[in-house]
Amino acid sequence: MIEDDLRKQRIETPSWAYGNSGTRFKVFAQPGVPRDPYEKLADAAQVHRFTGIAPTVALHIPWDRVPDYADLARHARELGVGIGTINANVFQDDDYKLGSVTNPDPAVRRKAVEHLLECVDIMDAIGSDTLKLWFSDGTNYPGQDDIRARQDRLAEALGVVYERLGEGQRFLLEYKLFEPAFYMTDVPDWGTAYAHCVKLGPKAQVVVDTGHHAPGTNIEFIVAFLLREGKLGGFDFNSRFYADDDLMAGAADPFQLFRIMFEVVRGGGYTDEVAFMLDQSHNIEPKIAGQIRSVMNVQEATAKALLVDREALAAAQAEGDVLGANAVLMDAYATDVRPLLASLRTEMGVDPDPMAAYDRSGYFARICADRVGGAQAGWGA
Ligand code: PSV
Ligand code: MN
Ligand code: MN
Repeated sequence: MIEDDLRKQRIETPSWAYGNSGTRFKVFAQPGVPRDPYEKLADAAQVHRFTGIAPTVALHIPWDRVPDYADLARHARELGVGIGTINANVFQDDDYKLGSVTNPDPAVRRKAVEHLLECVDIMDAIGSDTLKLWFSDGTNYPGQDDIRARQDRLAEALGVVYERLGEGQRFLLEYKLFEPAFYMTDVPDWGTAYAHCVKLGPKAQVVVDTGHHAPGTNIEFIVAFLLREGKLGGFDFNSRFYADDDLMAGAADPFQLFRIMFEVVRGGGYTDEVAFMLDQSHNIEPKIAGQIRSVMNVQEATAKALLVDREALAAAQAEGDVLGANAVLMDAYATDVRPLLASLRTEMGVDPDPMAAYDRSGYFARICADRVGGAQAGWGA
């Protein structure tokens, strides 16, 4: 029963999606945005309320710094959600101009590692089991720094953080092709992330941000490979047309999202072990509704992936039936899963049409009236 699998799905939303964000050219302020992490959680709770499958929220430190993390976790629980991944931030401080953990200056490296260790302290206080590490580190010009020495510094820092992880905790290492570094990035691809994680051990895994690849990259291959090696820790889902666009998941290329989800299902990754997270910025569209739409898009892709007739596919593949095998996959993709999801939602006690139900709820009008002077999401803050 694919419904049983769909009922179990969990998609984590990012706290930074609820605040104001933009491009490097302009941040467009929206009415009603949260003024603090407590209000971000309240908005995230709405996404869970209307989808039924978004029960956790990722935090980004220091964007979501609070005096008492246990209190924030309590607040989340009262809202019916939990705090999930802790995202470190070693990319927004002047000291990190030439890198964080790979910086040539040992004092800057120490500062960056201190922050990463602080994030593990926060995980302890909150009861979070996952730390997400993305490094903006890299160079803009050939010769600017020693590529190999920077790998050594990265390995050293990761080793310190790895040793600090407690029982049941892990970190996910994120890669990104380029930006903000434009010549060389220290963790540019899955191979680099994978190699570091393999050396470290089972508590280090790779996270695939769907927006972090060169155009044309076969992301589902990466997913299949990492799963086979037991090194796929999770996803940062978003859509891209050009680079790291951070648009709504499934908006640019729903077929790619389906192919990725199929490899997850095929590779046995449809478990709690592989975290499905969104990493998006809603620059021009309303934020809570944008998150609801994105969760639904991932859910639809998942339903289609679960619908693939794996036996028929395996038989066609074994016979070398190229067109037959392709047709099995395409049949699933072409299926309209919306009626199935609508009845599943009703059965789960949520509205069959989450977007309309959220609109009707009046929540948006309420926060616009109640909140004045919303916080920045972090970018451009
Ligand atoms: C970097 O582009 C990234 O994808 C990382 O996951 C960061 O933590 C996130 O964006 C912040 O928006
Ligand atoms: Mn990301
Ligand atoms: Mn990104």
